[in-house]
Amino acid sequence: MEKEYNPKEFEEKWYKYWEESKLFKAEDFSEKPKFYILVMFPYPSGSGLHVGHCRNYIPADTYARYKRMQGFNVLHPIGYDAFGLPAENYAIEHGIHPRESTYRNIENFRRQLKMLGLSYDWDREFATSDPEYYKWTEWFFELLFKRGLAYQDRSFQWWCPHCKTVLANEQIIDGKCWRCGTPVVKKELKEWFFRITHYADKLLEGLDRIDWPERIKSMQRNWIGRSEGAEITFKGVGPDGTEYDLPVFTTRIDTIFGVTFLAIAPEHPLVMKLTREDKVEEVKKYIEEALRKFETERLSTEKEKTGVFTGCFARNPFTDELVPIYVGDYVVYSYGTGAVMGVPAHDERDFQFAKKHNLPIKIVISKDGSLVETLEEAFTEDGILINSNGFSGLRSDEARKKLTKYAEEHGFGRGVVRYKIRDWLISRQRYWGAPIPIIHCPEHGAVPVPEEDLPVLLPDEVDFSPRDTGESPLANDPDFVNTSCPICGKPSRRETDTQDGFACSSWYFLRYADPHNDKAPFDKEKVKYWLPVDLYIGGAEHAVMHLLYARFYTMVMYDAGLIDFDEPFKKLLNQGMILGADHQKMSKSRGNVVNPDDVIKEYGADTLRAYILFIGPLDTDAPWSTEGINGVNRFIKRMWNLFIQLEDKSTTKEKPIEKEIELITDKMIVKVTEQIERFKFNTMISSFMEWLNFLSKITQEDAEVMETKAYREAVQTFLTMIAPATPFVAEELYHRLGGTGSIHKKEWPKPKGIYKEEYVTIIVQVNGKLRDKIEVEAGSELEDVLDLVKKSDKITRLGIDFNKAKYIFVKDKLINIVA
Ligand code: ANZ
Repeated sequence: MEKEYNPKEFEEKWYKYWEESKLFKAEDFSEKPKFYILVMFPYPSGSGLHVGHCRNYIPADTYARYKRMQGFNVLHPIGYDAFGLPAENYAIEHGIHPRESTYRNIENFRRQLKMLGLSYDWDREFATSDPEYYKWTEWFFELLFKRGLAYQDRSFQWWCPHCKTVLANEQIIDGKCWRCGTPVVKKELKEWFFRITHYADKLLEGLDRIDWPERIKSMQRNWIGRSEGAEITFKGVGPDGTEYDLPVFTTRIDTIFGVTFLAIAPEHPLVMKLTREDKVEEVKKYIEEALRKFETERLSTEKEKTGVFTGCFARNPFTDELVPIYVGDYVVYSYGTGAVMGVPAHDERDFQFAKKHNLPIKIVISKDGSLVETLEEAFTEDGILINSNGFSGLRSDEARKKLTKYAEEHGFGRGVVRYKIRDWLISRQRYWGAPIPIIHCPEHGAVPVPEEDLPVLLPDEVDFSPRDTGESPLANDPDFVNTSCPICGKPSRRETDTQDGFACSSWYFLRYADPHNDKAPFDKEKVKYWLPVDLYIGGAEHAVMHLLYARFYTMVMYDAGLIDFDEPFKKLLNQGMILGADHQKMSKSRGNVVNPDDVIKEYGADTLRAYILFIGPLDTDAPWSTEGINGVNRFIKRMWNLFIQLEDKSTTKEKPIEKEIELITDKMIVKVTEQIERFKFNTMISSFMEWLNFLSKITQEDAEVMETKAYREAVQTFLTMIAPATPFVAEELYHRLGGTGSIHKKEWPKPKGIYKEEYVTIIVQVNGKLRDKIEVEAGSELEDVLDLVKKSDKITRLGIDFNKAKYIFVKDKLINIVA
């Protein structure tokens, strides 16, 4: 047989063998402990799988394979997030039906996923555009509808003039459509919403119970944006003396005695009533301009705050003082009450505003309660109240309670909680999505399609070009539209909007537990066995979209008694990006895209896999490097060339060095197990390399060591341990050296206990100052030490930004964090 490393000879063969022998099968209700490891499923685009997917799927697969060898019953499934705009836009341009292009792309993806050696349970594969799947996406819509969580509302919505559909707030990036980059505009439409705001507090509370990256949790917290504050009613005095209630929302009622102006949103209904005649023209002009800007632009702290004086005043109920009213575009109409009290001394934006409009700056909070005369910039922290009548001397937090109570007692205010999150706009005026299963009856209004009539199927023959009317192409098909009311039978119209693709991906992780069920979305017992997901790996870009929506769906199902857990993903990891060799994001226009097909053709899948694992810590970005991949390829060839020699060698020799081989191998077992457990795939590959260096060195010194028992055993251990990372070459060598069955069925090696880890104490300094001492394993690298440092209370309480800090590191001795 051939002695040279030639992955083409065996990679395809082994994949077929694994598939046929059901190596990746997840067993429902097995005796073994279960482990559910999930990757964010791909959108089957026309360009196929890219190396970005690999960065997620390869480490996940390595971990899944490792867990199987550890004795777990592993569920590692894959599917396709197959509905969505790009397929439809492509269809419109090229005249190919979205169904055709989507399923053709899926075939290509499947081929690539298999080529990479990914160990999915293929019996559980599905696409969200399969009618067997979207039947239940519709069913969930009805569940939400029946629970009062889906409703229709007419409102101004962001509209993409290119994709001709509305978009959710989350799908607008810098004022542009997240898919095509066209600037969005506002359009008034009647749309469907999911009442995610109803779950705002639960969505916040649950974050404390899950093991997710802090960054994602804080993005969700900010997105939900819970603010405790107070609503205080000022009296706006119109030009003719009429008084109007003008409530403001503030989180800083402790600054109430420092109010020197009021600002209201341009959309505020009282604007014109509170504008003096000589100011009308100026105010109108200002409003027109403001309405053309985007919210993000209006809110940004970098831009200058603009506003115009209305000529009218408002009365502060605490002091009876009159302050001028401005219209300012930094006030968002949809947040709070659409009006704010301006406190220049203690709010940055108000400070800028006051400087520009020559408004007084009244200082009412100081650090220690001493009187302060002037400020260079706003003092925005809490402190002690000054110049605040009977409330002077109180701490900010006490004052907030007392002042709120005072306002409540006097009937001009109350404590309130506000959220930034808005209800989830889910209707899309597009064809290629899950239909909204509603029938509009002139008498009964919106009526859900009876469950036995689900799914509402997408008609095949449709002119699916989008329309400017704000209706979906489904409205072009009278056979689809015209129906009768399920209650009274009167002629009715079927809803023609489809659901946002994020509705489809909000429950897919449950379907994998029972993918072929045609009686229910899933069997409760199967879901109880497999869920929640133990480990979820995917991109951080989904922080406030998919990851929030999926949690919302899960909570709704929990409340509906369908499942017995309310958080779907116990642990989350975000993989970093693979950048081009030029350190830029990979993109067609830059011409720096690496195609996995080409890499596999040149080096084989194992090299690609090992390289992706080796490229850097899982959660950080890393540039592609041809040198790097060549290096990893040399490592695999070296391993092959060394081990293949054992094919015709016996174990008849005995050598003193066997003791050392055993020790080094034991060390590798300890290290690699720990590294893989902590998702340190890059250092895991380094450990393999180190071990191989040792082995090749001793064989160079004395070729006869290959004929010892310890040597052969060590090679077998090594192959078993590297099998999750480079499954093909491990399997091939295993068989060439006389193994039977599959190496992937072997148990994960356990150390013999010869190797003892040594610990040392490391000094932790911050800016040269001793802050803590920690125990680390001798020889630990900066990365591992830093992991431990980040867990030290003494360090975390200093609030260091670890990404921006610099590090001075002396192995086994000291780490100095320069922040
Ligand atoms: C007076 C004040 C004084 C404020 C001070 C802050 C500091 P969060 O925490 O984000 O909820 N605000 C209220 N409604 C607003 C709106 N519709 N558009 C823009 N800004 C608005 O922010 C609450 C604070 O944001 C409120 O507290 C209000 O300014 C402003 F020293 O009131 B504050």
